[in-house]
Amino acid sequence: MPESIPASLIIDTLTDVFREARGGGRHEPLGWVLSVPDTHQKSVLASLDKQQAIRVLTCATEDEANGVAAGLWIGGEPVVVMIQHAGLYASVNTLRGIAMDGRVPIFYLIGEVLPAESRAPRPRRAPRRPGDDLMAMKPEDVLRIIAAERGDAICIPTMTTAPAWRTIAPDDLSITCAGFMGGASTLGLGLALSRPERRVIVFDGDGSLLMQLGSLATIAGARPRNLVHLLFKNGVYHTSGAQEIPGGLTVDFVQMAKGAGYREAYSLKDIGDFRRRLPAMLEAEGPIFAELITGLSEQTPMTARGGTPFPEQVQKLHERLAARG
Ligand SMILES: Cc1ncc(C[n+]2csc(CCOP(=O)(O)OP(=O)(O)O)c2C)c(N)n1
Ligand SMILES: [Mg+2]
Repeated sequence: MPESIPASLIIDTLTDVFREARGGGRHEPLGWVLSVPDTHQKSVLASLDKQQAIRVLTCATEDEANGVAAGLWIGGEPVVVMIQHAGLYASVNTLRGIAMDGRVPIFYLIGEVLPAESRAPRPRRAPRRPGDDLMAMKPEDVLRIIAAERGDAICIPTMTTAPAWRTIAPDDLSITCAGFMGGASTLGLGLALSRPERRVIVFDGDGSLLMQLGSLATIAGARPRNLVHLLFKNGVYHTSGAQEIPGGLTVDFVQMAKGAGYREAYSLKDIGDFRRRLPAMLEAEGPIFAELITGLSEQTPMTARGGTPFPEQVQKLHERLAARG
C-alpha cells in the first residue's frame, strides 16, 4: 500500500511553487488549481477550500481543465491541474493539442486510482450535507418507488445510486455505469435503441452528466421513445468527497434537456409527486428527462464497495436480452 502525502505538505509545496513562479511580491490569487475532483485527492481539495491564497476552480471535465490551464498560463498565471488518472486518459486529445502542439507547459498532479484489491478498507464517515436544508428527496426512497413500478425496464444506475440499487433491486436487468464517469446516459441510449420494446431508465448523477453534457443532444437527436433519463441532482460530486459541482445547485438541467430537444423535461422535489407521476413517465413517449432534487445517499461506491463485477453484469444483461427474457 503506497503511503499518501499529507494534504498540508501538498498545499505548502504548491504555495512555495506559486510564490517562486510569481518572483515574490503579493498576488491575489497566488496561483490556480484546476480540478475535476478525485476521490484520492479529497482531503487536499477540502483543505484548499479552507484557504484563500490559492484559487480552486472545479471544472466539469478534464478537457476543460486543460483548456482553462492553457488560457491562464498564456495570460501569465501560475497554474496546476489536479485530476485523476482516468481524467488524464479522458483528455488526451486536448493535452496533445495544448501541451505538445502548443508547447504550453502544464503541471499536473495526477491521483492514481489503485485496483480494488490493493485498496485498504475505509471507515464510513457521515456524509457532508450541503443540501440538507433543501428538503430534498431521499435517493433510497426514490429508488424503492422505481423498483416497485419499473416492470421489466432496464435500469442503469451510476455513482451513489449504485450501492442502494443493488440491494433494492438485485437483478440482471440492471447494469451499473462504473469506471467511465458520464457514460450512463449514452449506455442507456444504446440499450434503448437496441431494445425499443422495453423501457430503459438511466439514473444519472449531476457531476456525471456535466462530464458528457453533449449526450443530451445526442439522445434528443436519436429520439429513443423508450428512454427515461432521471437525474439525481444533489449539487455535489458525492462519490469523490462531496465537492460542489461547477455551478452547484443553480445549474438548470431541465432547461438544458428542453433546449437539446427532449420531448419532456421537468424537475421534481417531492416524493409524493414523484410517486404519482412515475407510472405516466414509464408510459409516455420519450425521451423524457426528470431532474430529481435529492439529498445525499447513505452510501457511495467508495463506502460500499462490491457488487457484481462490471464485465459480469455486461455478460449477464447481454445474455438475458439475447434470450429476450
Ligand atoms: C474522468 C473522471 N474524472 C474524475 C473522476 C472522479 N470521480 C469519481 S466519482 C465522481 C463524482 C460523481 O459525481 P455525480 O455524478 O454527481 O454523482 P454522485 O456521487 O453525486 O451521486 C468523480 C468526480 C472519474 N471517475 N472519472
Ligand atoms: Mg452529484
